Amino acid sequence: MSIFDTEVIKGFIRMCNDGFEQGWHERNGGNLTYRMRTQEVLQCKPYFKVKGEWTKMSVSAKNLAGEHFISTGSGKFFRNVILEPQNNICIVEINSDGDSYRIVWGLENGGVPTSEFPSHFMNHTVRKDATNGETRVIYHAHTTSVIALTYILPLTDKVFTRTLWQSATECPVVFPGGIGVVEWMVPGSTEIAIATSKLMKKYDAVIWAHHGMFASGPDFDITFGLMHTIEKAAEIYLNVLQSNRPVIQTITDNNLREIAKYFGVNLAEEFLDN
Ligand code: 2HA
Ligand code: ZN
Repeated sequence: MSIFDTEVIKGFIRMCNDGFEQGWHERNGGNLTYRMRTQEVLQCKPYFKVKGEWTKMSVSAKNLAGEHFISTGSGKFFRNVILEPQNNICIVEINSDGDSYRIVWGLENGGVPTSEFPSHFMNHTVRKDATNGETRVIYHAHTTSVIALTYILPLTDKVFTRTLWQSATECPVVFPGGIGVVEWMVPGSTEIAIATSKLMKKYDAVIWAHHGMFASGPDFDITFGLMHTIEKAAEIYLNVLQSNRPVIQTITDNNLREIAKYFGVNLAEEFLDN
C-alpha cells in the first residue's frame, strides 16, 4: 500500500492530468485544492511526514480550522503531477485558529501550496457555508475560450451567464445559478481572493477577466464537469462569432425557462430579459 492507492489521491492526480490534457494548464498555470473527509485523512495519515512550522496566511476562516487540504504546489506544473505527484502536490493541515497551515505530506523536493491558496481558502470557507459542507473542490484553470470572451463581452455576470446559457442547451441545467465575473486584478493577491469569495457566496463558478476561471463542487467529477461545460459553451460561442455568418436563431429566454422547468432546476431569472 502507498498513499497513491487511496481513491482521493488517485482522483486528485487524475483531475490534474485531465485539466492538462484539455490545454488549460500551460507551464505552472492553474491550481487545485480539495478539502478532505475525515475518513480520507485517516487513510493518508500513515504516510504523513510533518515538516516545518506553521505558516501564517493572509486570510483566515474559523470554519476551516483543523481541516486538511490536498493542494497543487506553487510554481509546479500540472503536466508533471501524474509523473511525480510527491514532488508536485501536497497535503496541508490548517491550525485550530484557521489562520495558518503546515505541510504534512508531499512537495518532497521543497515548495509551498499554490500561489492562489488565499483565493482557494476564501472560496472554501464561503462555499462550505453556502452548501452546508458539501463543497470540497476548488479548481482554477486557464480556460482558453472563456479568457478570450473576457476581451469582447462586457464584464458583467448577466452578460456572461446569459451568453453561455444560450450557447449550449446543457448549460442552464449545469449552472442554473449563473456565473460571476471578476474584473482584471493581480493574481495571488488577497484583494482578488476577497472579490472572488464575495461572488462565490452566490455562484459555484467565477470568471477572472483575462486570466481564467474558478469552479467549485462536491467532488472531482462535478467540478471538472462544470469547468468543462462552461469552457465548451464559450468555445461554441467563439466558433459562431468566427463563422462570419449572422446568428439566425438561438435558445430564447423562454426556451431557457422550459429547460429549467423540465429538468427541475431553479434558473436565476435575473439573467433573463423577456
Ligand atoms: O498557478 O494560475 O493564477 C499559477 C496561476 C496563478
Ligand atoms: Zn491562474
